[in-house]
Amino acid sequence: MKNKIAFITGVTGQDGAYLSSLLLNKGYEVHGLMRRSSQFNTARLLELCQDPSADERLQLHYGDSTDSMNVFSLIEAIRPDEIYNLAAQSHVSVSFEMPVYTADVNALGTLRILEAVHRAGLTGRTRVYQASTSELFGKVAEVPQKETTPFHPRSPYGVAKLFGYWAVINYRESYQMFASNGILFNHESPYRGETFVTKKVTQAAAGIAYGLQEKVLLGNLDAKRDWGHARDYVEAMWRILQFDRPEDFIIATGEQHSVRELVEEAFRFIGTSIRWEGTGLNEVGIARVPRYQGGGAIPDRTDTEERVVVEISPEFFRPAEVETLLGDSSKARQLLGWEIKTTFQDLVREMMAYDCRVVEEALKR
Ligand code: NAP
Ligand code: G4F
Repeated sequence: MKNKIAFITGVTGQDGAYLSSLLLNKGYEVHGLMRRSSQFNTARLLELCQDPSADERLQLHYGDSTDSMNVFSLIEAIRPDEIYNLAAQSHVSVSFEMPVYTADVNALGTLRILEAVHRAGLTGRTRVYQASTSELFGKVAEVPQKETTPFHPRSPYGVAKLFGYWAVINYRESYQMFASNGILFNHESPYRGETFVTKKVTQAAAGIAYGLQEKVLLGNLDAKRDWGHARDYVEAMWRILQFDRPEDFIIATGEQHSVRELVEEAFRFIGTSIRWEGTGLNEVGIARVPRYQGGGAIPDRTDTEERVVVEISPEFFRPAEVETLLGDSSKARQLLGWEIKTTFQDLVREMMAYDCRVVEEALKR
C-alpha cells in the first residue's frame, strides 16, 4: 500500500515536531511548511525526527500562511491525504501587540488552507485538521468545558482562532469537506517555546538550581490551566483525522493546576520548596537555593542561601485574562479511544530533567 502523504503547517513548532515524528514512525511521507528565517529554526524538528529513514520521507518547503499563492501551489503540488494546520502566531500575550498580523495568520491562514483544498479539487481526497484551542472558551460559561460549551474568547488570538473554527465547520457543511477542529487545551513539553509559562518556569528553576539565574519574573500566579503533554496531544490530532466522519473534539486532561502550583512543582524537582509572602504585585516566592553566582562562574551547589526566586511584574499581565480552563475530553476518549499517558507531575519532571541537562551540558563546555 502507498504511504499516506501529510502536509503540516507550523512544522518547526512544538506540535509540528512531535507530529512529524509520530507520522514518520507510522510510515507517512511528511511535507512541512517552514518560514524562511535568518537562522535555522529546525532544531526541535531534527532532534525529534532522528530516524535515518526520515531523511527521504520528510520534506520541508519554504512558505508562509499569509501567502495565498504559496499555500495554494504547495497543496496543489503535494496533493496530501491529510493536512494538519498548526501554523499560528500562537502567543496569546503577543496577540495584543500584533492583533492584525495574528488575525491574518490564525484566521485567514486557516481560510487559505480550506479554500486551497477546495479550489485544487481535493475536497474528496484531503482531510484537514485545524489546531483550535481552549482559548475559544476564554471567559468560561461552564466548568468543565465541553464541545457544546459556548465560546467567549478574551484575546485577539482567541478571536482569530474562533474565525478558523467556524471556517472549518462552514467548509464541512458547504462542500462536505473532511475538516475537523481539535479543541486542544494547553499542552507542553521540553520543546515548548521559551516564553510560555511552563517552559519559562522550568528553565528558570534549572538555572537557579545551578546558581546561574537569580530569579524569575512572572504575571498572574492564580491563572489555572489544564496542562497536558504535547506527545499525547499529537496522537489525538492523528486520531481525529482517522475517525470515520469529520467532527470536533475537546482534548484535555480533566485536571487543573495554577501557575503557582506549577512553580512549586518545578522547585520541588530541584529539592527545595517555595514560601509565598506578600500580595498582588508585591508577592514574592522565597526558597533555599544555591547562591547566585552570575553567568560564567563554576557554581558551588553546596553553598546555599534563602532568597527571593519569584517576583511579580506587571509586564506579564494581559489586558484581558483567561482565568481558568478545564476540559472534558469524554467524547475523544469514547469515540477515538484516545487517552492521557502523562500526568502533570510527570510533565513538569520531564521538562525539569531536560532543562537541567541543558544547563549541565552548557557548564561542561
Ligand atoms: P508553536 O510552537 O508556537 O508553533 C507555531 C508554528 O507556526 C511554528 O512552526 C511557527 O514557525 C509557525 N508559524 C507562525 N507564523 C507563521 C506564518 N505566518 N506562516 C507559517 N508558519 C507560521 O505552537 P504549538 O504550541 O506547536 O501549537 C501548534 C498550534 O496549535 C498553533 O496553531 C497553536 O495556536 C495551537 N494550539 C496550541 C496549544 C498549546 O498549548 N500548545 C493549545 C491549543 C492550540 P516559526 O518556527 O518560524 O516561528
Ligand atoms: O503559557 P501561557 O502563555 O499560555 P496560554 O496563554 O494559556 O496560551 C497557550 O495555550 C492556549 C490553549 O489554551 C493555546 F491556544 C495558545 O496557543 C498557547 O499555547 O500562559 C498561561 C497562563 C496565562 O494565564 C498567563 O497569564 O500563565 C499566565 N502567566 C503568568 N505569568 C504567564 C506568565 N504566561 C506567560 N507566558 N509568561 C508569564 O510570565
